[in-house]
Amino acid sequence: MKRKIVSVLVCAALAATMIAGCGSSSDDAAATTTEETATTEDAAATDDAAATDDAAAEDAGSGDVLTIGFAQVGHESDWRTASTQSCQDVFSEANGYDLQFVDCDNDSAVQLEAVRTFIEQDVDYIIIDPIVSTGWDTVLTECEDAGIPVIVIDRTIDDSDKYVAWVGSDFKTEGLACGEWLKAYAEAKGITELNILVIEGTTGASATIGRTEGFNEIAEREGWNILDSQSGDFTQDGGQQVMESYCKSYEGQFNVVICQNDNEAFGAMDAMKAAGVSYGVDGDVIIVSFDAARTALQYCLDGELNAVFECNPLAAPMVEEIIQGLEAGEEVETEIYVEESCFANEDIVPSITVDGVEKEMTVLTQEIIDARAY
Ligand code: GYE
Repeated sequence: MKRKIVSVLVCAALAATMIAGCGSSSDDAAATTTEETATTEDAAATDDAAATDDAAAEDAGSGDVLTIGFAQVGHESDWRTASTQSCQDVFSEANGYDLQFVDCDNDSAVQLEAVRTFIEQDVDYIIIDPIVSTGWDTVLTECEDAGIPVIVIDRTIDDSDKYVAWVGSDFKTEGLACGEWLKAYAEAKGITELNILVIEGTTGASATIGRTEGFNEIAEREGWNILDSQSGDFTQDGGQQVMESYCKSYEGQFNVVICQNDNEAFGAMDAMKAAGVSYGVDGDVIIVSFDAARTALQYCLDGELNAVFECNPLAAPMVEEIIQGLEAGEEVETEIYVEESCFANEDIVPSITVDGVEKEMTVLTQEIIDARAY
């Protein structure tokens, strides 16, 4: 988990000479190497955003409203709803912003078009949550040519560094955490053979790529049998359809289902119920998900999900800090990883070690769920 800081003055110089944007590539010679951790409180601190909002509100008072274009992935999941809400709360009119929000409905062509429309509108900043990780360099060059800083949130862009900053999660670490927990859980329960079905997220999304890579690394190391791995597109319907077909094709052959987000898990649970397959803490099939929005945590507390690996959707307060920093001509952080927790129903795996770092497995209580921001 790290934060990287680069001087905005260097960025401005680069932009002026049109050599390059303020990319977040690690070989950026201008980057200072200060490393910090963004805590969950940072991410969840919608209240903290109020402090920087004062400055923005003054801008609003003086007529200096900042126009922000946000090309959001879509509305496929509880996680996405929380992400959208967070952005709308932070970049509100009352806080001195004019937010141009586009729901791209999981369509990459619509997302590219949305960014080009923001360029035509000459917005002050563009926020992109990239549906897929490639195909970005041309449009980001257009943003750079127009002099509009781009901030990427959540998923990563892998074929261009023409953006000022990125705020999001370490998806590979999430996948590794899931694998390390499964190993420890199976050992604690005396389960010696794991036959695994994976319901992946959207194909080409960095969240899917990272979670798959991390989990597969542990599966290969442990010699687990992954029977199948198909995309449920991060939706409940997608999860249900994939699981219905798995229940037919692999009847009686599987004892683990890994869902790459909460909503896919809801669909998978419905499909297993309909097929007469028992799952969860008292069932035959171990089922886990990623995201940890409130509904999924409730299922986990109720024993229907064995464990949930958090992905924090509340990036907007940190994006606002970056934008206000740029407005003030200050140094801004160019790469912020949010810190994330792991939750379980049972108290039999107290902690896991991921890439040499010990992570606590939080045993869920109703108090924890009630205190959740989303
Ligand atoms: O896990 C899923 C959403 O990009 C991390 O997208 C995000 C993922 C999240 O649809 O629920």
